[in-house]
Amino acid sequence: MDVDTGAGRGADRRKPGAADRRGLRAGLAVATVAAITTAAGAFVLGGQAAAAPTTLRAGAEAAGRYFGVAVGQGDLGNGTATNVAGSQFDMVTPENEMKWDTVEPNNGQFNFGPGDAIVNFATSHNERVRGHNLVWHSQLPGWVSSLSGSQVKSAMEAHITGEVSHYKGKIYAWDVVNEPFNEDGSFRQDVFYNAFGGGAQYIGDAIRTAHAADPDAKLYINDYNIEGTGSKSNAMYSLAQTLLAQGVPLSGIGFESHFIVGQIPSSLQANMQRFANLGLDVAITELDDRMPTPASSSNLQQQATDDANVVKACLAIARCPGVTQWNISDADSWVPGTFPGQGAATMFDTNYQPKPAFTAVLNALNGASVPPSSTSSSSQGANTVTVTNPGSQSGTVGTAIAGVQVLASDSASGQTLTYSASGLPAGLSISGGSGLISGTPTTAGTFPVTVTVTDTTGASGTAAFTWTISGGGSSGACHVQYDKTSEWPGGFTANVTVTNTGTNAITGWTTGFTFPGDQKITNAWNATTTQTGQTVAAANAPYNATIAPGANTSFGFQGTYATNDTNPTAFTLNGTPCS
Ligand code: 9MR
Repeated sequence: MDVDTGAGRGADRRKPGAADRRGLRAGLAVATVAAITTAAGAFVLGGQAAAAPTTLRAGAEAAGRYFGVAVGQGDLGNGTATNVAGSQFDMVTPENEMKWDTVEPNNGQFNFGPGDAIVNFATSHNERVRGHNLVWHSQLPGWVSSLSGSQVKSAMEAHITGEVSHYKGKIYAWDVVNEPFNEDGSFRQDVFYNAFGGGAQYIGDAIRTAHAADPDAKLYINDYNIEGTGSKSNAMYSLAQTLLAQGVPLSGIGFESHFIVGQIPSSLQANMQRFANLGLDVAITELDDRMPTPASSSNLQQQATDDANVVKACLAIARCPGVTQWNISDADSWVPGTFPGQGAATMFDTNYQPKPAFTAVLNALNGASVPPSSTSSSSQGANTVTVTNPGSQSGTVGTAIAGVQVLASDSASGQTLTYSASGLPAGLSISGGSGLISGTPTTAGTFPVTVTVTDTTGASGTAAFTWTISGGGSSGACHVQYDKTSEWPGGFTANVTVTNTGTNAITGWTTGFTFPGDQKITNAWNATTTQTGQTVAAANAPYNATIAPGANTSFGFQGTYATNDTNPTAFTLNGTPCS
């Protein structure tokens, strides 16, 4: 298990002379990139054999993902580095150039030059940008820490608004809050935590402020040592649940993934999947895999297996949009400066040549044109954890559930099993130690639940079932308005407004209706739609789950039709008819 990424240690991890070495290597650029055609094989596309992609970005794009890289300003002057960064990747994270100490070194004085240079590099290579980061205890200029509590709040909001507005429309996703947790899962008691009187408070405020400045950017919380299950990951999971329940527009969780060779957590995929089950994106944001240097060939092979497994985990999760490697090559990596005697952590060596890990990752990406075979319900460690599926469950709003006991067993003796659940109906919770689910449901609806059971070695198993909660509460007190906003031969767009006409807040909703015609929804916004024949279920997005009494929320979609585009007239909310 990784113990510490060294985040926050030292201002610059590059060794003296690095720039000189880069200069010498610049002439190798063309030869290096030409050599990156090592992954052999073909895949079948539309019934014809096609050459497999030979770059990470092409492989990722064919699999509907991105492959990103951290680029620092120093890299931009190195032709070899920019050649690899510009050809192999399609997403860029500025390594340091968008951090607070660079962007706002003095109160109210913004400096966007270094960040702009990275954005320009990305744009000119047809690459997108992950913004990193807005609020972090590290690389924070001293003036912030000398402010009073209320001044910290205004300074944080002004910093976020200033930076996000400057880059509005240019950033795919922001790491709004970086590394908020201690290793034991408690919040870091930094200047932001102290100013707001709590972790969820400052994090929720930061995300809302970023959303106001750029409503189209995805908004993430990013941290390390949350890749596998454990206290820190559980703390992040609870935080995500809390923020979503409060209607905070959180889009995703960044799993940094600074790994040690041979120590990828076996629960990585299942752990990321449980966050995805909350309706969040899950991205690998800072992948590297370090080893003692000089690297042995067996460690390089192990790194190839490790990195390919990380990429396969992402490919197996529908809500994992991509993987980012931290630094371009072993020559640029932050690792040797922070962990003396260790390095060789990226997929390109110190001469920018592809390593075994590059080939393994490319092959993993190219295999993605066939459906992923692994699911989160299989065990990934040496042990097998078997979870007995309790089957479909039901309940009623306002009536306590006596208790549903999830049973699990382990192939090894002496293991302590830890239980967690995602997707539970609001009001219910699972005991981490015993697997007993209890509580009183507060909202009607149909909830897909996944229970994950993990043993001491990190091996895990899951059981997925549906929990239907009916009646009660205010969820029947609703009104749904369907407006066709445009129509053309064969196509249409519609806007649907859902109003809570009851007296209790609705937390989590699914609107149901049946098309009278032969409409087919092709894409939706502000809700996730599922269509079976003419029947449609539209479920809330993470940021509009809560509808206060008297309030409304809207979603929309585009669709096609052949002969009949008649509007639906009857609607349900969480299974109960609306007016
Ligand atoms: O790679 C970055 C290095 O150049 C900086 O000196 C360091 C300062 O804390 O930050 C490094 O990047 C970190 C990232 O911003 C957050 N996660 C951990 C990364 C590696 O430490």
